[in-house]
Amino acid sequence: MTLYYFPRACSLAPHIIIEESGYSYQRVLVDLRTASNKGSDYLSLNPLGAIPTLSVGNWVLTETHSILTYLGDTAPNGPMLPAIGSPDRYIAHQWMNFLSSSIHTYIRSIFRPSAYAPADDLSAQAAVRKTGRSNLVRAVESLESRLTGSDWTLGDTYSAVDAYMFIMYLWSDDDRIGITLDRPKWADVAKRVWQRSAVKNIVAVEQKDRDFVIPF
Ligand SMILES: N[C@@H](CCC(=O)N[C@@H](CS)C(=O)NCC(=O)O)C(=O)O
Repeated sequence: MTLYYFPRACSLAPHIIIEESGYSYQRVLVDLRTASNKGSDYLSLNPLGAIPTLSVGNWVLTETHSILTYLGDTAPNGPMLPAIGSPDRYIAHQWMNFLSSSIHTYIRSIFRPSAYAPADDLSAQAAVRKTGRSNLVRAVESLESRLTGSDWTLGDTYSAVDAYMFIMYLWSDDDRIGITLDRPKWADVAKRVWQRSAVKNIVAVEQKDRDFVIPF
């Protein structure tokens, strides 16, 4: 099993969960700074040129949400997602889809407005950033109102969702966000994730190739 990742990217969530899963695996850094993700080797694996990608033998899985679902369901150390049929299972998908389709995309529009507006149109890019910030404020209000204040996102049990919450929290703390976000319950979950030894190990691995700060 091989995980393709870049430090402090959304791939940090599956990187944490694969480490905690008990799977034996390899990691391959795909350097977004040198556009390795656009090279033919990587594109043959993931035609979108995005990370993360998980390869399992000759089988390939992309998208953070689906990779977390696979790892969470099949982890040799025991499942890190609720069982099929339990209400929490679908709440877990609700969270992962929300992080992927809302929080991630709003933050991307702030970090990289050129993904949404022509790179040479600075006023269009400023407008994308502005809309991204107002979308993000609303999304964080919703996220915060749905967290219950329990130890973990789904309640009393740590799950793959928490690792995803962790990396999105790190992004939400980036200076480029440029606004103050009120999210004490989200911060508590992220701090608790950071206390896990596997998380500290994986962050240390990633920091060897790209320096980044953990704000706790
Ligand atoms: N929908 C994908 C998005 C993946 C994604 O945007 N990955 C970013 C890093 S966090 C990336 O590979 N960016 C490089 C690029 O798109 O060129 C997911 O949730 O996994």
